[in-house]
This record gives sequence, C-alpha cells and structure tokens, in this order.
Amino acid sequence: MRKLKRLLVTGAAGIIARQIREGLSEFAETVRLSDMRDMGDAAPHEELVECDITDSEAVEELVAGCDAILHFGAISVEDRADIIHRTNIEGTYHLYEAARKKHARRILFASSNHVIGFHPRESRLTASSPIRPDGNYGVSKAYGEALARLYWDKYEIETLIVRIGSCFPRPRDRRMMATWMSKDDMLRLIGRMVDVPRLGCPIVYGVSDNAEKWWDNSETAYLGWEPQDSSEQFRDLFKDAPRENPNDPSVVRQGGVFASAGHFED
Ligand code: 15L
Repeated sequence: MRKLKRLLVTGAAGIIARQIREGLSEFAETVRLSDMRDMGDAAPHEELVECDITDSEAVEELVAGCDAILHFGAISVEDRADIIHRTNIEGTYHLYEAARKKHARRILFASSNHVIGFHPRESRLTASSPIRPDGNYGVSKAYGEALARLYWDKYEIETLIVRIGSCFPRPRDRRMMATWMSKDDMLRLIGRMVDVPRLGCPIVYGVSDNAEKWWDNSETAYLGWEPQDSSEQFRDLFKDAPRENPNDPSVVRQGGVFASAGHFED
C-alpha cells in the first residue's frame, strides 16, 4: 500500500478518531492529530496540534505540509443552528480553503446519515438518492458535501464523502443494528481512500455489512471497499428491549431521534 507523508486528522479527540487512531500508522509516515480537547500523549509517528477549526489562519497553518486530511472535526449532534454553523459550516469552509492554498489533494469528509435522515426506513438509498436532512446538523453536513463537490469540480481536490452511520464500538440501540459501522471497516475504507489511483468525489455510506440494510454502495464499487464486519454479533443486546412503536417518527425515519427531535431554535 502507498504510504502518505503526512496525514492530518481533525476532531482527533472525538469518538471515531479515538477508535481508529492506532490503525492510522499504516497509512502515513506522520499522523498530525488536531483538536481543541485533550488528545493524550503523542506516539513517535504522531504530532499533536491544538487548533480551533473556526480560526482560518490557524487552520491554514495546520494543513500546511499535509498530503491528505481526515476531516472529523465537527459538532456531531443536533443543536442550535448558530452553534452548528460556526463549526460545521464555517470550519469546513476554512479547511477546504486551506487545502486549496496549501495543496492538500485528498480529503475524507466525515458526512453523516443525517443528510438523508428523513427518508423512511423501508427505502433503499444510493449515492444518487435525494438528500433529506433531518435537522440543523444534517443540513450542515449537506453543505460540506456540496463544498467537497465544488472543490473537486473547480480545484481538483478529491474527497471521499462518507455518510457515516453509527461508528461506535457496538450498536447503542435497535436502530444501530442497521446503521452500525465498525472501526475496522472505517480503517479499510480509509485504506481505499489512500490507495485508489483516482478517487474523484464519491459519496459512500459508512456502514458495515449488517443484515438489515438501508443503504446501497454499488455506485461506488470502483473503490473496492468491502466491509467485513456485521452488527449481527450484537443482536442479543436488544432481545429484551421493549417492542418499538412502528408509527413513532423516530422508528419511521432513518435518522431516528434526530428526525423526531423538535425545532432547536425555540
Ligand atoms: C451521527 O452523525 C452522529 O454524529 C452520531 O452521534 C450518531 O448519532 C450517528 O450519527 C447515528 O445516526 O447513529
């Protein structure tokens, strides 16, 4: 496998980056980790940089010298629009501008299933399905996807857009039997992002090979990513859970409670 010189990871103290951190040494000689929160101690191949993603100058400095970026840095739950916009919209804009100016050519944009969260669970979605964000958070990720597409079309910066399902050590509720993504499947996907000769700007659903499937990645088969794990190993966790009401909006919609949550400006 091709090895990058320096791989930048934003949101390095977050739940996804913490799970995959150890595995990243396979992809790059140096891994630059960035967050505003505590990132622990650096391993010999790591650099730790405290950076506020909303500070454009600091982000430019952060990106300098990196050939690829895993952009996980974001508010990752539903919140008021002004809070979400600052980090997820302005911050992502600063990151893409820095990539353009400092010649970082390949980015993984951690998008989310909440870009399509209002689709009902019985629909099977592809990369071409219309977006149906389920809240302020989902809208901010749709912006990031559009920005990624613009920077590919106009500046040839390649982005792997990953609409991540639920990347936790194990599913936290019944819904996540369909949306769960293992850390190893995430690492396999990053491996393809690094290794594929021509990436372009594909949209991939970040989900393991679960028995319950809402998302179809056949349009991006050229990436050669084949998830190996399945949530079935965790099915017993929910065998005694109360039966869900099939008409509850959080059960009807793919986005779960993000879709049924009330308006966040009130
Ligand atoms: C996300 O995008 C969130 O960041 C995460 O906290 C989970 O809730 C996940 O989606 C999900 O849909 O399960």
